[in-house]
Amino acid sequence: MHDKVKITLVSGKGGDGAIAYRREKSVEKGGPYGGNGGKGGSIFFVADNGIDTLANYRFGKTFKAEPGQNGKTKLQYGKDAKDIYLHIPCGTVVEDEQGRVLADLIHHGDTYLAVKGGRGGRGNAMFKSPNRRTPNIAENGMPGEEKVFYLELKLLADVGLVGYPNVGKSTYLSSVTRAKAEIANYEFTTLEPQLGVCFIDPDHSFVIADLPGLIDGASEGKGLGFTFLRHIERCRVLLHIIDIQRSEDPYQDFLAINKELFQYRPELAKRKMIVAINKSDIKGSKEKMLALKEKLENDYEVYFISAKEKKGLITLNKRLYTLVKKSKEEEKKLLKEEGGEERVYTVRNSDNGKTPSYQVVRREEGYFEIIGERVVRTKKLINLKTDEGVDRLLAYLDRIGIDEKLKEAGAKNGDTVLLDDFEFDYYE
Ligand SMILES: Nc1nc2c(ncn2[C@@H]2O[C@H](COP(=O)(O)OP(=O)(O)OP(=O)(O)O)[C@@H](O)[C@H]2O)c(=O)[nH]1
Ligand SMILES: [Mg+2]
Repeated sequence: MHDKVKITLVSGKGGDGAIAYRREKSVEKGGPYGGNGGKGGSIFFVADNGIDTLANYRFGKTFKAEPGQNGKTKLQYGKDAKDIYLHIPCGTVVEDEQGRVLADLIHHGDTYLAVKGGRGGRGNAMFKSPNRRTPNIAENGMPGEEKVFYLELKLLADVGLVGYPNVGKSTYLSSVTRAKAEIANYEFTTLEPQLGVCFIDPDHSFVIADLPGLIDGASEGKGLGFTFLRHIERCRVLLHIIDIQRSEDPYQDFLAINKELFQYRPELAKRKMIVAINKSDIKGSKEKMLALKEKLENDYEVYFISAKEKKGLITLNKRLYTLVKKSKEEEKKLLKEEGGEERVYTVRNSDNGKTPSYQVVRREEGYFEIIGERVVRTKKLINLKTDEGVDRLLAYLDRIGIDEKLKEAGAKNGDTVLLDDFEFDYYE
């Protein structure tokens, strides 16, 4: 099961704006005629319930979007490049290279803009003004971005079944949902997680995940459990199933499984867990069951069930439903408090118009550098091959108060200032 992949995405550069002039027989130099460049292609992730695995994205693949077309003469716009939509399974978590969660694409159609295509540069026709009739200036398209992402597919279930192998987890799933789980009297019957929907009544249901059995050392990778422990993280409620007949000391069994869970993820200790003591139909286990319940009931709600004979299941399921509902409501409340009803993932908007924050750093005697994402971005937008482009950049720097900043940093007449790959001299 390949449920975590690394993927590199590169968005397209914006097309350059064109510098062109209209030529007419009678006019020596006509008006500006250069069109804008097209937008570079962006890449999105889209959750799609028709897709089950991340198999398409294995082997560290790179996906590249096309650049936008350059603007052309006769005011022709360059074409925008096509955006790319990468379809991934519902329940995929998108992380950045440092492992920070960027988006959790749960529902069909959830979309995340991963890398944004560069904006097209403006052609010289856009720079026409009363005192600049033949502007010799155009913008370059913005560069695309290149980023590494990790995609991880996690199961989405409300209730996760945990317990040793052979305790009856799959039997329970089969009894309360329409899922057809494999059931057999040996360990590790279940090799892959399986989901089922449990209906309390026709309008109310919750999703159960049957997971492979855990064994001692699962958190260090023993047995099958380790691969699947991460699915447990997303379940709202854990149903811990104990086989009353499995061993002499079922209480020890219970503690051992919890130890594995909490060793893997200490936060799981805070997750709501209730206990079902299974195989209650087996004759002569009554006393053992009562003794076990007594040990557990201070800390946990305990239910006696027979998954096979469908005893005690309705009460248990109703309770599970209530707990799931409560957890969903709490989550909603939390999201509201954080502001915003739903989680919407977009790239941060730039604070258009405001003076960008930047720094002037003294690199060595007589040599300073301007550092700041937005300032560098603006610089990249300007075609510096023309004098007018250079003027425009210097006017921009003037506007954001560069002289003051340079002075503060100790710059003297004739010192060199670097911005990205552009150098100029400072004079008061
Ligand atoms: N008597 C009795 N047997 C049960 C009950 N529930 C399950 N069993 C039996 O226990 C055995 C294991 O059941 P499974 O449902 O496959 O157990 P599991 O926990 O899914 O096991 P793994 O997939 O290996 O982790 C099967 O032989 C079941 O018939 C029960 O309530 N009573
Ligand atoms: Mg099973």
